[in-house]
Amino acid sequence: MKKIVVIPTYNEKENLEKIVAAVLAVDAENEVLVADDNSPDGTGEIADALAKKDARVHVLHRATKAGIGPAYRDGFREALRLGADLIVQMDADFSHPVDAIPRFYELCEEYDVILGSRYVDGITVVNWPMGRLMLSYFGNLYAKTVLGGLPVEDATGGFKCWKREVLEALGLDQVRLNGYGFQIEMTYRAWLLGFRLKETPIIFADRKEGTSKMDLSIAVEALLMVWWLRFQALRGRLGNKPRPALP
Ligand SMILES: Nc1nc2c(ncn2[C@@H]2O[C@H](COP(=O)(O)OP(=O)(O)OP(=O)(O)O)[C@@H](O)[C@H]2O)c(=O)[nH]1
Ligand SMILES: [Mg+2]
Repeated sequence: MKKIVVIPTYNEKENLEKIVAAVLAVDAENEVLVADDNSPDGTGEIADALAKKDARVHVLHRATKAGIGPAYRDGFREALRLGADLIVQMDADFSHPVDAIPRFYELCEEYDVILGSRYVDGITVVNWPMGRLMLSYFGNLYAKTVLGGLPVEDATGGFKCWKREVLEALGLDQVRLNGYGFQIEMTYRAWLLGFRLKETPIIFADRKEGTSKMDLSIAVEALLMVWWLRFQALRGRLGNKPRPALP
């Protein structure tokens, strides 16, 4: 089994070396692909130095900052090209606990997509301001409802594991949304195509080092764009079979 953990980065110089070491330590078969958007703080050069020292580290340099959606789409294509069977996506900032990765792989024996979830075992978020937690929690309830009962409590989470076949079937070229919308779109497409999804609880911690790239416009975009996703699905435009029209 070839296992590649894709980590998008933009200005993560404080975190990169440590997160790569942690990912490599948690499973002897893990490889890492850093997808850097030409970070002004030199994260890309740090990634190159790590790759030079260790053949398990790969780097994808993208020309400009374009958000997490395009970085992941390119990163996933590169992971597939490198021959990955299992592809994990995670943030560089230690919000996602690396110890969950072996559990993701075990669950892949029975399921096709594993989602690290903040909302399946109560609310497992540490150190977030109440306002941000509310936005995330209620945003998820809203997305799930608009999307016709998408069976996932945490659709905006960014810590997941994909079987190769799923990423091949999804049609990465057709994935349109960015930010939280990207996370929702990927999971929604996988569900519409009939893949087996499984959420597993993770304890999500706010970043300690580096700076946030999240802002309110990313959240607002996602809130609006879930309607677009629903209508695309009704028209059979997400690789799925068209559903009967709304009553
Ligand atoms: N390649 C690339 N990576 C990005 C971009 N924006 C964010 N990232 C990375 O995506 C991951 C998630 O971004 P964060 O800034 O942590 O976003 P967040 O988790 O919603 O917010 P905070 O944890 O509060 O910072 C991190 O590893 C970022 O470095 C981008 O435009 N391009
Ligand atoms: Mg973060």
